[in-house]
Amino acid sequence: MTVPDTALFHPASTPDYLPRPQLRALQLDRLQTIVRRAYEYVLLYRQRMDERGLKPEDIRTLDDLPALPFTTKTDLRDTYPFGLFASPMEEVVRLHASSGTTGKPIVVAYTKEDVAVWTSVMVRSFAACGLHAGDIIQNAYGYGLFTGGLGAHYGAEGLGATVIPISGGNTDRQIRLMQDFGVTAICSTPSYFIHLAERAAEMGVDLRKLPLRAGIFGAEPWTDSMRRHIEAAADIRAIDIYGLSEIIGPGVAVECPCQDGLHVFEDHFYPEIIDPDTGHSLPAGAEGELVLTTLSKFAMPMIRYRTRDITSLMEEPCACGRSLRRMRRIGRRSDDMLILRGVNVFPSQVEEALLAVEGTLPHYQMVLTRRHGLDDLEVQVEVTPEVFSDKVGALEAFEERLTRSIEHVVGLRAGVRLVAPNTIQRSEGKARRVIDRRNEQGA
Ligand code: DLL
Repeated sequence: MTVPDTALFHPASTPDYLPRPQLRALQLDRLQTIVRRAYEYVLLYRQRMDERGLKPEDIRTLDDLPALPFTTKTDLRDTYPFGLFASPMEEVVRLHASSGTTGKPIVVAYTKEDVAVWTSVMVRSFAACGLHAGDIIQNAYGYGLFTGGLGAHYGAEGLGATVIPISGGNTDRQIRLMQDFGVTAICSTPSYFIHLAERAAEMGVDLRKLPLRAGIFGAEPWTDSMRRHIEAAADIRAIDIYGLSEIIGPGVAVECPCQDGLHVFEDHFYPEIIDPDTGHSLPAGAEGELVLTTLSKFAMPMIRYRTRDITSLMEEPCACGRSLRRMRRIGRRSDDMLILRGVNVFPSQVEEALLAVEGTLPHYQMVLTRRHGLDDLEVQVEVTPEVFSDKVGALEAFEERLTRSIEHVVGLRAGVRLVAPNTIQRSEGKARRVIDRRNEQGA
C-alpha cells in the first residue's frame, strides 16, 4: 500500500482524481487483501463467513461484496476489548475508544500504517477545504480517546500547516489565541463553534474581522440552516467533515469547495447504501443506511460495518474534478428516530423547522416525557434577546409560529417553550439534543 508523501503534498498526486476504472481496480485489490486478512486473523469474520460457506477467494469482483456478512456496533461490544484485532499487539501503536451512551465502550486499534493512512486522508480533507502550509489551524476537537483531536492534529501537521492543539473547552482562551495567533482555520463540532462565536460577541470580539476563513466541522449532524448561521456569524466557509471511530475517525468523507455532498475517500473506505430494515442493497442514488468497508486498515479491518447513518450516494461527477463519489450530508441516524404518536421525528427536522423562523437561535433541546401513558415532546429553544424581551403576548405568538413550523416540517404538534438566552447547556463536543425523561419516576 502506498501512502502519499505528505511532505511533498499536492492534491493532484492523490487518488482524488483517479479515473474510475483505475480506482475500482485499486479497490478490488485492497478488498481482496483485507478480506483474506480478516478471515485469517479474526475469529468472528472467519465464523461468519464459514457459516455462509464463503471463502476469501469467492470475492472476485466488487459486486461480490454484498455476499459478505455485516458487522455491527454490537459485534464490537461483544468482542471488547481486543477481539476484532487482526494484528498482534506488537504492531498496534494506538488505541482509541468511545464510551457510547450505554453499556460497554468500544475500542479501535491502529498500526503504524493505519495511522499513516489516517493522516493521509486528513491531509487530503484539509487540502480539499482549501487549506495548505502556512495556514494556522486551531484544533478544538477533543484530544484523548475521542478520534477528533489526534485525527485532525496529524492531518494538519501532515499538510505542513501550523496546528494549535488547544482541544475543546476553555472558550475565552480559544478566542484570545485566535486573535493573538492570527488563526485562519478552526476544527470543532458545529455546536461548539456556535458557542464560541457567541462568547466572542460577548467579549466584544468580531470574528468577521479576524483572519479566520474556514471551519472544518463534524462529529455531529448539522443542517444547512446551521451552516448559513455559522457562515454569517463568522464570515467563514463552514465545511462538513465526516467520520467514525469504528472506520478510522474523522477523514472518511469531506466537502470540497463546491459544498454539494461529501467526497468519500473511496480508495480506503468502500461505501454501500442498504435498506436499514431489510439489509438489502439499494439502487444508486437511493437514501438508506451507509455501510462502510475499510479497504486498507490492518489492525482492525471492518467488513460491511453498519454505521446507522442515513444518506445517499451521488454518482454524478463533481465540478471540482474529483472522481471520488459523494454522499449527501448526514442529517440523521437510524437510531435517532423518535416515534411520537405514530409520527417519525428526527432532531434534524426539528432544527430545520426552528431555524426557518427568524429570531430563533441554534440552541435547542427536545425533552420527552410521558403523561398518562402518552409520550409528549416539548421543544425548548433560545431566541435572540430582541425576541425574548418582547411582551408576553408577542412571545406566545412567536411560540405558536414555531409550533406551526414544526407541524409543517415534521407533521406533529409539539409544545414549544422559549427559554432565556444561555439557558440550554453548551457542549464542548457533541451537542445533546434529546433529553428522554420518559422512564423517570413520576414522569
Ligand atoms: O465523531 C469522528 C469525527 C471527529 C468526525 C471529528 C468528524 C470530525 P465518533 O465519535 O465515533 O467519531 O462518532 C461517529 O458521529 O456515525 C455520525 O453519526 C456522527 N458524525 C460524525 N461526523 C458527522 C457529520 C467521530 N459530519 C458518529 N455529520 C457518526 C453528521 C456526523 N454526523
